[in-house]
Amino acid sequence: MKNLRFAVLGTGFWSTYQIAGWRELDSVELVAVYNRTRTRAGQVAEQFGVPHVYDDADELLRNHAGELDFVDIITDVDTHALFTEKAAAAGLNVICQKPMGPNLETAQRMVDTCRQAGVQFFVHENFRWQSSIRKLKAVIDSGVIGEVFKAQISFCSGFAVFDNQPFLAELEQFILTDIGSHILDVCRFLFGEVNTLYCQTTRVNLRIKGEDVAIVAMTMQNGIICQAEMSYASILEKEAFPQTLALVEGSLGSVRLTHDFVLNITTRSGTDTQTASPVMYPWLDRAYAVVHASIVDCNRNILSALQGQGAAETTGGDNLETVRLVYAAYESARTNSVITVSSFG
Ligand code: 89Y
Repeated sequence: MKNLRFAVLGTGFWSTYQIAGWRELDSVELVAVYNRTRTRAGQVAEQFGVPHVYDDADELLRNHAGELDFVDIITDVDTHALFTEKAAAAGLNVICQKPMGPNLETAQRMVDTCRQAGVQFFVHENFRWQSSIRKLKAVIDSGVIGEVFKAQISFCSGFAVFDNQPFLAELEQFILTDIGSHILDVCRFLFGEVNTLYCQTTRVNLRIKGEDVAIVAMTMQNGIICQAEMSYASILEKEAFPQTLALVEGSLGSVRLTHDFVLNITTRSGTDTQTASPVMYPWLDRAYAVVHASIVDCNRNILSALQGQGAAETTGGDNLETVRLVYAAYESARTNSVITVSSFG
């Protein structure tokens, strides 16, 4: 397998898990890191033994583009397009964290820029790679619950999310971009593309700028009715963070993904219980276990595409459809109307 070399742009909170995730895989090597604050880049470089440190991304690309295969962009969303354009201009493949861009137009431009530059573009969208979500998909695809007609996908929490990621409190558009990007992508992964959607949002925590509660009701192109609900204002008897819970109903039964990665598969013969726990890598933060573990699977899928071993799931082109859902949901909430997704944007 070809050994691939890459640089990380942005060394904030998430980068240490992203880099640790890469180190679980063979034939990939981190050569250089950039951060606008050099001391922070230096700390991360020292932690992971990365030889080159920069606080100027142009200089990094000038010095290393020739030896690199891709960049992994882990900066704030507002600079995703800037760094994507710089990397594409240097002829490098791009991986970018979710959400891809700060609006649909910018995300579309990022996809176009990479296509025109002839470089591959991926979004690091990891929720669909969670062990429990993969298991849920496998149960649905097995046919045991028959033909799916209705689903509820839920991410409701009271976790102190702003402690580790204070910038989230500053976002004018919060939960649909942060968690909605993931949850709506999970809906696409499980049930296919969306025909129409209707969304309502509210803000409960007045110390943050954006909405922290959203409900998105969707009719999928295949007729499945799906409701996605998300909240960071939910004080519940059992805190679920960062687990996604689900109930999927079909003509022959149902599957409930509940706390602690338990799946209850019910038919008229009874309920079969299975568990799909994440791999507990030694470096992961246990408060984020299922999310951090899925970084490895998402990276593995993208790496194999970069090595010419098949297509990745979360290409920029694919993820553009998730971004479209996020902004269609905002538009629906703003106008209090049903949006036909294919004609949005
Ligand atoms: O930023 C979010 C993500 O991608 O996963 C969970 C999170 O860290 C907080 O909502």
